[in-house]
Amino acid sequence: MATKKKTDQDLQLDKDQLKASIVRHLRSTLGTSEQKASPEAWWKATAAAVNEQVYERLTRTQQTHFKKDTRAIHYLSAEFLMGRLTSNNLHNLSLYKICEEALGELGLELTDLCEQEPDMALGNGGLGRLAACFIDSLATLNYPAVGYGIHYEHGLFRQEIQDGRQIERPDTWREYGNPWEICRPESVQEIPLYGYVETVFGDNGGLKKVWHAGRKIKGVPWDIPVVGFGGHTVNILRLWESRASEFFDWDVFNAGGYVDSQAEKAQAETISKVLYPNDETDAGKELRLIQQYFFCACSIKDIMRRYKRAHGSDFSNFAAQIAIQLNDTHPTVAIPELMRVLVDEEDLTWEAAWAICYRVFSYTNHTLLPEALEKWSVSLFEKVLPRHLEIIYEINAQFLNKLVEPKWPGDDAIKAKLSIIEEGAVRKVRMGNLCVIGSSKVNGVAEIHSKLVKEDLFPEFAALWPEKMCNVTNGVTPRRWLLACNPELAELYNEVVGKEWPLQLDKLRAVTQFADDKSFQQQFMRIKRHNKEKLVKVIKAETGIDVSAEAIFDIQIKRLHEYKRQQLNLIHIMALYRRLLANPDYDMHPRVFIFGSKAAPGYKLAKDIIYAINKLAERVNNDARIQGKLKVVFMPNYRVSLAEKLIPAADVSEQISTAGYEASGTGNMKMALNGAITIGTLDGANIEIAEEAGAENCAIFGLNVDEVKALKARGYNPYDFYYANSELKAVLDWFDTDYFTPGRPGELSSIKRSLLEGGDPYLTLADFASYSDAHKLIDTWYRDPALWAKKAIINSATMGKFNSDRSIQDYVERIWNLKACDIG
Ligand code: BZD
Repeated sequence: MATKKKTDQDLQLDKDQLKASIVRHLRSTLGTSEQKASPEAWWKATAAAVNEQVYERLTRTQQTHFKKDTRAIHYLSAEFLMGRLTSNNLHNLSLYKICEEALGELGLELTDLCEQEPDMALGNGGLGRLAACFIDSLATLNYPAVGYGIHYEHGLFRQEIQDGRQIERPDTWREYGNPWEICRPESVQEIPLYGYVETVFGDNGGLKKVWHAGRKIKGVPWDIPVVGFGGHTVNILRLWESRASEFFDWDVFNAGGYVDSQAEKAQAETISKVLYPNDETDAGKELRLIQQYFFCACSIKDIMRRYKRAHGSDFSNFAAQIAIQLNDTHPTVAIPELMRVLVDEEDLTWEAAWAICYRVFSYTNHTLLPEALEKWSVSLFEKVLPRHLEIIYEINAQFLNKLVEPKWPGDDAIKAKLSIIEEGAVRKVRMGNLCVIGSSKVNGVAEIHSKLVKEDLFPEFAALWPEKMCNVTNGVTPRRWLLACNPELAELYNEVVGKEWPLQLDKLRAVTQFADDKSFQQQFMRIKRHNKEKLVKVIKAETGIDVSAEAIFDIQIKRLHEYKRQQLNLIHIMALYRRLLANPDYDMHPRVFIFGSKAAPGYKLAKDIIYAINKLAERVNNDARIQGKLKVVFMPNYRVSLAEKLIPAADVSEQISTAGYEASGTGNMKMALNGAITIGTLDGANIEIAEEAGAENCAIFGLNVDEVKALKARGYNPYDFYYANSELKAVLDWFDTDYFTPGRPGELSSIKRSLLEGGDPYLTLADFASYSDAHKLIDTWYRDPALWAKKAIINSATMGKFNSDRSIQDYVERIWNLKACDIG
């Protein structure tokens, strides 16, 4: 019997219903009682009550998409940095307030329960968080979309700080179960690996390739519902978990090989066991290639299954129905995999398959760093994915013969550069080149970055296909990054511009008319002050350090990397400390420098920088001579849920990468949206932030992209800056003493070495003086409260462009050609 489709109104709960549902789940789902329940049980009961709402809407969305046979985007990403979902889902279902009240009547605080939730840290940094913001926006804008990724058992390591040093501990986000995920055994896939390729005669007498796999791995899907703001569309994030194909190999067991059958199981489960913690460096390990293939192959099979359910084996509509976005090169192997499925399994001709394939895929580039551009050795490919290597060779041959040779006849140098295969002592597969050749669109993530992708990274590809290259500037979801994390500012904005801003962030621009209004400035700064006071408590609880909310909160939160230049911030703080020691009356407003950052476990210098920050913090924070004017805080275990506490409390946002190296940045957008003033270089999205807010409302410093290139071309010598600036020299020489590591001189010397003997590849010393001047400007501005408030308000009010809904709309118009689907 057909049931009548429920409308949003039918579904909406009131406080008493939600309260009853929570209590019911506490008893019947969690098996406990109001008297005995732990905070964790209350959190899970709340999630279960919310899930009743989520599942109804999920089913309704899926039925509608199926009935309307909608074109959908499939976002393939090795990382989704989701953070916590409880408060986000409550906000998006318009249940936050009533849930707060319902729990209040039960004697509980919603914010405390939310703290029970572990972060879903299935990503390293910006790239993974971008994927999370994008699936939020896709659901919010009612676009049919599926996110595909890996169900890592352990996400990014938990960082502990012991005696100033980073220690990595395993992340155990689902040790005690996670209420937001649903296992879907009915959609399990099986994936081949290893083995060999045989050429046989096909049914039509032609030759056919058959891949005889050496092993098969089971892919088990876990679905995370993705609730759009307003609760109309609920899409899914489908994450694949690896298992042994046969849970228990009885043949091996009976032959006396119990240990082997267990080893096989362990090997299979290893694939989705842990997220690689390397951002921006290519590890090149076999397991990583297998991870990539595993989730891509499972996803392509899943996409095929859904397509065939509606269209059978007629692939003429495939490219019209299916769009696949590759989030960086990590899922590139999906391209040869789709070719393999279409040619070997579905018996399409190569030409027919290729015509579909490149139309389906698009590729987003997130970095220009050479060490981050993925390359796999041909021999590894041959061992793990022998058929895919053949397919890659064929794609390459066709590309070089049909496109490169006619355009650049006889030019072997260009052929060598554009080839998917890099020749040399170790032959390699260049995943970036494969992505560009196998995609219909290639985009960078901010204007300047897309320009550099076109002009410096892939100039010949751009000459071949000028229309292929485009830009989509990144964005962040204003639901998580303002509405949920900064409730007081959100409420003020509701009062001033109405409640539409979480969807139409441009509406905040109306707030600029109050930027000079004394009473509005006071309200705005009172909220900032309150957020800072809340952070003061978190800092005390996490680090034991006392800081005052009176001080300027100056925050740098991002992965630790030389190009992001935490070392520039560090040496500037040391310079300030010297100034204060030399002159206790040195005129500056008290400042707290706050860092949050994880280093890749094998990145020695990055870990040394963390150590130096912590040692500097110990010395500075306990030095009575400077009268509390300077404090340094390193917050351990930086993650999404911590970012949600830091960002609303930021006065100053540190965005200080060497120009040309930070593709976009997204923390820069989040902090400005919450009223922080950017101290930054003209890099990535900083340029567009300064355009929106007005350059006079940011503290821009340092060399720009052209100046960086010119200085490098001239031959940069860091010693020129070292000897020319006595303060800089004194600071660098300090690293060789035991001032910060009493009795252990030289413990911090690696940083000085990297900046002098190491050649300072990221031009830290070249930008030091200009950075120091920009900080003086910040100090002057802050000491004029009306001026500061005005700048902070304008920054927050002009960030409308950086709504991830706008990014998604750009993808839809420039790349995906999707239609929104009314769920009704
Ligand atoms: O992607 C980041 C860039 O560095 C930022 O500038 C940009 O804003 C974001 C989003 O576009 N890149 C990453 O975060 N990269 C990784 O995390 C990563 C992970 C694994 C391997 C290589 C890179």
